[in-house]
Amino acid sequence: MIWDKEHECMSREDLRALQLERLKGIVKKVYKNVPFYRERLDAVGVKPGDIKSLDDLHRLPFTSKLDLRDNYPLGLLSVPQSEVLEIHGSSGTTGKPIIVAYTQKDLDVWSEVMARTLACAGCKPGDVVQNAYGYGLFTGGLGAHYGGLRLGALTIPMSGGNSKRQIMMIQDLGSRAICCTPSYFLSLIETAEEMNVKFEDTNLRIGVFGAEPWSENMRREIEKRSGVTAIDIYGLSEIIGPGVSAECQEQSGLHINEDHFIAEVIDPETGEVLPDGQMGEMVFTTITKDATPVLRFRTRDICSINREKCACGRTTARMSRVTGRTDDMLIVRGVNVFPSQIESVLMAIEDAEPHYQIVLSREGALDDMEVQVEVNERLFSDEIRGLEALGARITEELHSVLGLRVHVKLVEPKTIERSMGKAKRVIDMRGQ
Ligand code: DLL
Repeated sequence: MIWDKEHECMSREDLRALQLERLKGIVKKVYKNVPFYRERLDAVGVKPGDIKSLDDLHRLPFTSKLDLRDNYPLGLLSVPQSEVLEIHGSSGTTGKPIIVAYTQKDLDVWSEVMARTLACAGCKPGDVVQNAYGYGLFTGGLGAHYGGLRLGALTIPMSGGNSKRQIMMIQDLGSRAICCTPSYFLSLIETAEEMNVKFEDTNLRIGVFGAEPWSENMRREIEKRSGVTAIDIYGLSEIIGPGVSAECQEQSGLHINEDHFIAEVIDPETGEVLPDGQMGEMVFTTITKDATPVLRFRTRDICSINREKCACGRTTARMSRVTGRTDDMLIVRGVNVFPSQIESVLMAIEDAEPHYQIVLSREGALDDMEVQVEVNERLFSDEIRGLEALGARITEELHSVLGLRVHVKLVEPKTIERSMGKAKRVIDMRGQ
């Protein structure tokens, strides 16, 4: 089901016309209301009246996470604070969070794009949608909640955690879809196994997974072990939260809600806009955001864009799965390593469980990287030779993919901490 045919199936020409009109409006609005943007635009000599075509977008300055942090908490508001009804934020790794604000108009847009997301994933009005994203400042909980209500689904506000009760609700209320991080769903699969519950015997068919990077191999693992169709959804607080883009049932790229967010992929080093298909850093401009619009926000997320029409009928551009972030990249003994590369290798190995952690430490001047992987019960209780062979195989495969020799430590099942939300894959102790 396509939730909003008018906007999701627009001709490129009409879409570009709509984007231009909205872009003009948003540049005018922030120039008038937000001193930060006025100064930035003045610095590059662009006045709102200079935006005459969509290509003029490239003349606008970038906005970074740091800019938002510097203007904490509400320095970038473009409406009077009395019009703000809700705030959200991302925790960030250090110091103050980033706060973003929503007016009634923003909450309406958010509900719409999340209803589109759920419909894209295969949900219909009347479905039972179990929402296990965390409720709170994190945008996952309320974002999926508003989308469920707008779609007309029975929306269960479970929030993250309490896995046994999650399974009970799936069984008792007949949830057809579950919304959570892919890593939390893996942990739910385990709990279901412990409770002797097979998802195949329940109504659960759709997983609406996002908020953290996950690999194609992880998707296969999840689908194989649970029978659900695992759909990738993407978003970030600074833009609106979840609802920026989502896969349809073709599972072939995430449809961007381009009537609200203009997407560009840039070279993270030079800032130059890259052609479609090329991997780079995703940049979004919000063209309908009311309370906290952002111009050319650098997400640090790495992906590419494809503007071909999708088999599902939607015409919106699709972004590829986000493989990592520019600030995710680990430099280990001079070699660039993305955690997603490690995940892909591990997920393709039968006896390795999909639970892992990367621990970085420093011995003298040399970095050391240890990859801890859980192995299944059978292998762990088996003879030592099996474990040794598996360890050697993982080491070899990681070496050939990363070009780096790392230590592989096989650990007992269920020893790596499970997360209720975003998984913490990397523990970096090099600075300590
Ligand atoms: O994670 C919003 C969200 C909630 C998206 C629920 C999907 C589902 P933040 O906490 O601000 O917002 O974190 C945003 O998470 O820049 C990406 O690095 C990462 N991210 C989000 N979705 C995906 C995904 C929410 N599907 C940051 N694949 C983003 C990979 C993702 N990374």
